Amino acid sequence: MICITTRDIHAETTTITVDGNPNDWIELGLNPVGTDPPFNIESYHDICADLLEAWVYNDTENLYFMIKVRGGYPEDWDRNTYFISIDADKNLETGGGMGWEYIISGMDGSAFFSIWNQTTLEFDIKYTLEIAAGDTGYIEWAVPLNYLNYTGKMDLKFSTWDNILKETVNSITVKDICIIPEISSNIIVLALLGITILIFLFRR
Ligand SMILES: [Ca+2]
Ligand SMILES: [Ca+2]
Ligand SMILES: [Ca+2]
Repeated sequence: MICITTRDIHAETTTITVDGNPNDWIELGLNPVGTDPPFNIESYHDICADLLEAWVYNDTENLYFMIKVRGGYPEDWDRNTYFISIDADKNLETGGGMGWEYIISGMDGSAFFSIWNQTTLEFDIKYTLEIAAGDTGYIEWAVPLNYLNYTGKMDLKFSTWDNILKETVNSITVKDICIIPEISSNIIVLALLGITILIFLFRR
């Protein structure tokens, strides 16, 4: 099971800057949660359809995603949409597509958060998201945790989509991602201090 937690990190709020630079992830000691081989695309596909790495992380505010593709922004950027599909209840029978409750998309500097609508049987675009791509092929997203309703563990599929041919090119599936929003260490210290004061007052 892959668990992502800020338990050991004394961050007050946000820990990742959405700027297309992976150094913040590396400084946190994180690694990709999944990889895909390089050069496994057809010659007619755009170079940036070649998915290489999938990353995911959360802090108290956001769920973050990062992918690495071959090529860099802006020279090799062309005709792809990048998707992260979320099965938030690990149930293939609920949601759309392969059981997805949410779809995060990114294309040409715009990103959207879509929610499955059980009445219309379509994904409704609900929010725009923060996204940034870097010149070394990294693309980052931030999704506020309160956009999501999850049961604890989620299955994710990261994929690259050819907008012209309308087909998935590469994908990485990651199972059992769990979000653990942590209370900051300062709040814990304050709570312990409060309890100590109360005990002291009641003993008098
Ligand atoms: Ca960054
Ligand atoms: Ca690939
Ligand atoms: Ca589902």
